Amino acid sequence: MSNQALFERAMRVIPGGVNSPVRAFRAVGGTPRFIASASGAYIVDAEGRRYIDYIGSWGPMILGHGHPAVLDAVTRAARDGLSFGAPTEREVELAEEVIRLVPSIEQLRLVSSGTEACMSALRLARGVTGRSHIIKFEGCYHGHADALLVKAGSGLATFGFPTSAGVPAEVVQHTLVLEYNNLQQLDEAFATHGKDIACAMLEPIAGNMNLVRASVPFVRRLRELCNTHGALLVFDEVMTGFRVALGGAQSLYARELPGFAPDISVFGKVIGGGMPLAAFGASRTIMEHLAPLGPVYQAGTLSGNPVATACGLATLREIQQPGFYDSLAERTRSLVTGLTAAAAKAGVEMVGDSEGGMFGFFFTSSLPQNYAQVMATDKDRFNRFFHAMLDRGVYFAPALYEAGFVSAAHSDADIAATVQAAGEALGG
Ligand code: KE4
Repeated sequence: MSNQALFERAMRVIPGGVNSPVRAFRAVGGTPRFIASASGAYIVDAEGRRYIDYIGSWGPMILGHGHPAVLDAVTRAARDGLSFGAPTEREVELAEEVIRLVPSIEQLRLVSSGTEACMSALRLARGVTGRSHIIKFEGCYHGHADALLVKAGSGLATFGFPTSAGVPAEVVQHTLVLEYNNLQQLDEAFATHGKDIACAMLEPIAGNMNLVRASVPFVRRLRELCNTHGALLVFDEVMTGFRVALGGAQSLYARELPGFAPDISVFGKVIGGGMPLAAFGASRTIMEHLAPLGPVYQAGTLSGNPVATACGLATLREIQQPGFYDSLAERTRSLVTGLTAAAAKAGVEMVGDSEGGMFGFFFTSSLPQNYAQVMATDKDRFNRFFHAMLDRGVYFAPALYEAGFVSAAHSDADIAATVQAAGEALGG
């Protein structure tokens, strides 16, 4: 069945034909590709067409699709049982592994999605501090829990408005939405609301307004203000965790800011290796506020699922191979360098950036520092480029506000083929 026929059939039984909106290609137009199989750096659609995959399931597939060690671990785990609703040794092993790799964490709670992990981290921060206000930043996405589906309020340091129908204004009345990388707004928000702020939640290297880095001064100031006012700093590393570095984005900021650490960290994607698994962690003091020990309730039927933890553990073990991130980062950098060089040769303004296996590019003259600047980039040019590359067998994220991902399975030849296709797409 063709992609189009599948899409029409899907739309009869699934809203928009997809189970997550970005997959519907509405930002770029055209027909989404229904994926039949994947292997290594490649995905194959329902029409048998192969693409070099730079989405990687939106981050999890850092090893590439179908890594033998991962498949073997998942198969063995499945044979032992799909789900028990009881503790297992493997979820202890996974927690121990993450705690070993992320020094700021002493305890970890496993859940099934990044949304669930961010929602739980938010409730934990409010429970620990006894405060209601939270800060998030425009352009950052922390899943679709009600309190986090918020856009900036009308004025500086004013409370946000829902970005979705079905979210009552009361639910977001405590959410302040500030501009990413804006130190003045940080100072104003804490000066006005400091004693009532439970936490600030940040994507340290944002991947939901394409790739935008939080500046070191911004992260330093946010840490300082949280300390001064008794608020918790929550690093949403669902995308950056084990993607930009083995210790996540926080390990990169700790190099620039000695002793830096967030109070609560959220992980997803890579930690599950492509299966439904996410997590949040913090000091023991903070985590012991959670049920069954403490008053903050949080639960899940499939939390710590034995097959998902096998997938995550196998993935975490493979990414600790010597030189894994050096090689991945170098290949990702070469992709971005190649794309921007191809654009320059074609006389097209394009800038790009990468960290570890995560990258972004924009059709503009300088790297955006916040959401407004990202959304001011050339959307039409992006959409034309997206389709020209898709036609040439290269599968980028179908929206200019999404970051891209390279896996360990992407070869130098794949990068070269992508750059070649970009030269044709931009030159044409
Ligand atoms: P999930 O609930 O989709 O597992 O995770 C939510 C989430 C939380 N935090 C960050 C930083 C995230 O990037 C995400 C999810 N990312 C999107 C990609 N932009 C997932 C793709 C989708 O929504 O289909």
